[in-house]
Amino acid sequence: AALEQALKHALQQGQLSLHYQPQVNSDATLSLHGVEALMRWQHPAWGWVPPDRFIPVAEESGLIHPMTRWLLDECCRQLAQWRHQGLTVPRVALNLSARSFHQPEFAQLVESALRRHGIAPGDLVLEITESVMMDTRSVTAANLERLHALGLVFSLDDFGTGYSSLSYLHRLPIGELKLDKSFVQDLSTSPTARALTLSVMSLAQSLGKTLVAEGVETREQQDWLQAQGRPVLQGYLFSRPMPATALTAWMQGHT
Ligand code: G
Ligand code: G
Ligand code: NA
Repeated sequence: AALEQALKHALQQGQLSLHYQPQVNSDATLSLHGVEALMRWQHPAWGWVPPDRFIPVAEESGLIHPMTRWLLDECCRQLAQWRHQGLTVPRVALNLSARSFHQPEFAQLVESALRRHGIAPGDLVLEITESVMMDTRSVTAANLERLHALGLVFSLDDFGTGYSSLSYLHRLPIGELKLDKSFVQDLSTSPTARALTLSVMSLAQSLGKTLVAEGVETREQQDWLQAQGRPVLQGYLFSRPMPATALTAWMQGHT
C-alpha cells in the first residue's frame, strides 16, 4: 500500500521517465532498427525503483491505466521531438500490460496519442506477452483487431518462455517475435539454447516475421546469431537503456 501511494504520487509529480535501448539491424553498419522504451522511477528517498517491483503494483491497483496513457503520450512526443531534431529513429517499441487490453477504449487511446503528435501507426511497436494472445475476452480481441487495422505492429515479448502455443501466430496479427534473453545468454554453454534459438529464427523467417534477439552482451553471441540469420539485435553490447538526450550522442558515435 505504501508503494501504491508513492507510485500514485510519482505519476503526478513527474518522477517517472523513460529510458530507451537501441535495437540494431544485422547489416554492415548495424543501422538503427528502433528503440525500446523502458519505464524508470526515481523516488526522491528510495532512489531507482525497478519496474519488476512497481509494474505488478501498478497492475493490481489499476494505476497501470494512467501510467500507460502517460507512456503512450511520452513515446509519441519523444519520437516527434527526435524527428524535429533531424534524428532518424525509425520506430519506438513500448511494453504493454495485458490489462490494458481489457479497457474498451484502449485502441482509441493509442489512436489519439498518435494523432496528437503526428506519428504514423507503423512507427509504434506494441510489445505484448503471450498472456494477451491467450486471452479469450472479446474486448481483448476487439482491441487487437482495431489496433492492427490501424497499422500498429505487435511484438511478442519473452518468446519461448511461455506456453508458446503456435496456433495464435497465424490467428493473430503478430509482426515480430522477441526471443527471450535467457536463450541468448545460454548460447555458449547450452546446446539446447542453441537448438531452440535456431528453431525460433527459422520459425520467424518462414512466417515472415521480424526476429529480435534480446540480451546480446558479447561479440560471440552477436557473431553466432548473425551466422544463422539476420536478426535484429538488442543488448548491452550495443547500449544499455539510456535517457532520450543520451541517444543523440550514442547515434553520432554509432555511425
Ligand atoms: O527495464 P527492465 O529490464 O528493468 O524491465 C524489467 C521488466 O519491466 C521487463 O519485463 C519489462 O518488460 C517491464 N517493463 C519495463 N518498462 C515497462 C513499461 O513501460 N510497461 C510495462 N507494462 N512493463 C514494463
Ligand atoms: O522483458 P523485457 O524484454 O521487456 O526486458 C527488457 C529488459 O532487459 C530491460 O529492462 C533491459 O534493461 C534488460 N536488458 C536489456 N539488454 C540486456 C542485456 O544485454 N542483458 C541483460 N541481462 N539485460 C538486458
Ligand atoms: Na519488452
